[in-house]
Amino acid sequence: ADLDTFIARLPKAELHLHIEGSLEPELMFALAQRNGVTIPFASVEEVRAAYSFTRLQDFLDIYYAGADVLRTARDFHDLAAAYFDRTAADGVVHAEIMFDPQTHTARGVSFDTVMEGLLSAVAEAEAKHGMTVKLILCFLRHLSEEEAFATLEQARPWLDRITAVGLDSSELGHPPEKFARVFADARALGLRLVAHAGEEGPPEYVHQALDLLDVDRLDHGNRSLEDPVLTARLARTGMTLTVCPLSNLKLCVVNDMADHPIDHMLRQGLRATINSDDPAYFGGYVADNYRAAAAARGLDRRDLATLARNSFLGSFLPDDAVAAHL
Ligand code: ES4
Ligand code: ZN
Repeated sequence: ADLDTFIARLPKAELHLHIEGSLEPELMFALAQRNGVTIPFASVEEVRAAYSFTRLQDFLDIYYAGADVLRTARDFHDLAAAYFDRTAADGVVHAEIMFDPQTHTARGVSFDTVMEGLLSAVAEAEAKHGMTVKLILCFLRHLSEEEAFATLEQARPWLDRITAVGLDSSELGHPPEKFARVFADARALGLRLVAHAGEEGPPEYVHQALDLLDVDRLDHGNRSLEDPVLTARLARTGMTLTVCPLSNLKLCVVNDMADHPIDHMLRQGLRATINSDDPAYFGGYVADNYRAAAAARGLDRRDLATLARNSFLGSFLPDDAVAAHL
């Protein structure tokens, strides 16, 4: 088989996916119509044309605007069901998906509505595709510590169906230390911990995610490579990095895919994985990200198999389930 087929057939886990970032323009229009919501675009083409970003914040402004069409449990179900169908076709057999409850509760959509819709789609996908799914509740780091604590409180009735908490949104100016106490409480509640760090933020933010949040996994982590001591520490401790090549290109974390450090990460012994982040906004799902990275950096089948293996090793599946995927 050719490399594209090899990638599509390679069983993979996706560990870095914002479900709101899987909202395709076609579904955005359909939900706007169904809910009688006005969106600032006249056509699907106009939406896609607006997806040109020079930094993280440009993207976030459009991403939060798009999420406004999500109102009912059925909307969240349809959003997630579309993602599971699409990603199953890419050879994803396990997905750990992030959601941003504060984006919705701020608009009067209840935490419970979000959970009901997502969980019904999860149950359907597990039956239909034989995949496994875990949920990661993300706190928006541009909001306050107090608001994060309130969100954790709303999550309490659902904690047996939430695997981890994460930290996303505008990184610069909102270092991990702002959420150290929230993460300590989440840990005490039995949750696993992840955080975006070193996407736009400096290596110091990665240090904070490790030392002050005690994360189990790092989302992005690209800028760790600027600090050789930090890089060696990440390699030595087997920390998983959830790298997102097409996201990095679209948000100008790298200027060209030819400059992407994914192969350097592997050669330095980092447990790097490949993920799609916000596939509807960044131009591809997980197999597209493997293909783009492979083409730009000359990854061979062995590298691609290592990346897929890393995705299971870095997952929150129990050891026996990880072993069954290796
Ligand atoms: C995100 Cl790429 C990225 N970075 C930070 N926060 C996010 N939320 C959704 N996508
Ligand atoms: Zn992300």
